[in-house]
Amino acid sequence: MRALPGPPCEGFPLTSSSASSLSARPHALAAYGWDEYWAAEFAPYAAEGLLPGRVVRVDRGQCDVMTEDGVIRADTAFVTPHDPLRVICTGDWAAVEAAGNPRYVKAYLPRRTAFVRSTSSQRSEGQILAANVDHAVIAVSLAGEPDLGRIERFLALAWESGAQPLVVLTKADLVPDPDTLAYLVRDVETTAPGVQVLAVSSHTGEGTDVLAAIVSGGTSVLLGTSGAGKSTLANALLGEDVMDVQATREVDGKGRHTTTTRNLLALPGGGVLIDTPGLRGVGLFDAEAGVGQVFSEIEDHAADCRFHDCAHESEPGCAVLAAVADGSLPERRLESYRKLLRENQRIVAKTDARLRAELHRDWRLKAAQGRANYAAKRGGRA
Ligand SMILES: Nc1nc2c(ncn2[C@@H]2O[C@H](COP(=O)(O)OP(=O)(O)OP(=O)(O)O)[C@@H](O)[C@H]2O)c(=O)[nH]1
Ligand SMILES: [Mg+2]
Ligand SMILES: [Zn+2]
Repeated sequence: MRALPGPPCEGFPLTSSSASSLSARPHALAAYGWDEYWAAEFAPYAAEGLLPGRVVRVDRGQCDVMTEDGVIRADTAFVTPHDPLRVICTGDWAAVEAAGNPRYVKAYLPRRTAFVRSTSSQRSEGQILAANVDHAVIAVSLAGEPDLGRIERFLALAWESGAQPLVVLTKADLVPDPDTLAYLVRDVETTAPGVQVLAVSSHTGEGTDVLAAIVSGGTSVLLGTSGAGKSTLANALLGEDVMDVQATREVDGKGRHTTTTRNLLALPGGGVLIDTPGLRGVGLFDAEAGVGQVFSEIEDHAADCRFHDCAHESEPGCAVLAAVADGSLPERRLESYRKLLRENQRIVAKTDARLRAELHRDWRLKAAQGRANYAAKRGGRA
């Protein structure tokens, strides 16, 4: 099997001869998601005298790493390779030098999951937005009518990342009529099979307790357009004003971005939250499986088409077109599905084939292997 994207410093000498004295120690990092799995993965680096830590912020050649000794500012020269998907990212587990000025991050552990989009530049390159995320929280403001197409796009990337998506409709206080609110939630639910849709208000506190319970386990990332209310929600979940919020703004999604770096925060009720800068657009990046999951009801219908290779255009016996005809499948959904599949094919065709082959990982598969290896090792010791 091909190498999966992981620590880019293969040249760094590793020995596994010495005992991993650190593996029992770093419980100070438990609030940041450190567990036996990561301890086992980190053992060879611990043997080299490197410190484990979680990247809480990356900023121009440097990053802040939360270690058991507190936050260390470290240089990222060793973990900033040419391939943007291998650049160290908020949420990564880093191996940091124990001393030195500057201190260097020498490696990071293979990611369990990674949220990737393609950048809007002509060269379709992938960009990692967050690593090792369990819940991808897509924040959509109720200040305007929710853009269903954009939600579907975020969801495709979220499914593809290996994280469980969740849609949070923010600023619910701006929709005081309960019937209208229920209608909006249902409308978004039809675009998000298998995904929980939750209306919340950081101002009134509505729904935030349910969200707090969901994000109290694992690592969650807040994603969405600028002004969606991500940082306000982060502050509500933290119970204090950690993230800056612009007091007033006229239109969501426009103007200056308030948050400019991705920040990882430990929540008081457990769990870890990553707040991100608003995204104007999210391009798909090799996300065919993710698209399939967003439109799972279409793929269910397609199983009943007469022809195995039905394109759902005009074929006889097409169950997808029949569903559109009888009103059970909104035509908008089918059009959106086609549009995203086409866009994904374009990106895939443009991306370097070698790179894709290498990336044609499945982070979920990787995670499953990691856990299986770990379980086997543990079983061996027991
Ligand atoms: N009415 C209402 N306004 C809110 C709510 N949450 C946030 N806002 C307002 O929405 C604006 C944007 O909030 P932010 O939290 O900065 O949005 P953001 O998504 O973090 O924006 P970026 O950092 O630019 O990506 C601010 O003026 C907030 O006061 C809410 O629950 N209700
Ligand atoms: Mg913000
Ligand atoms: Zn068909």
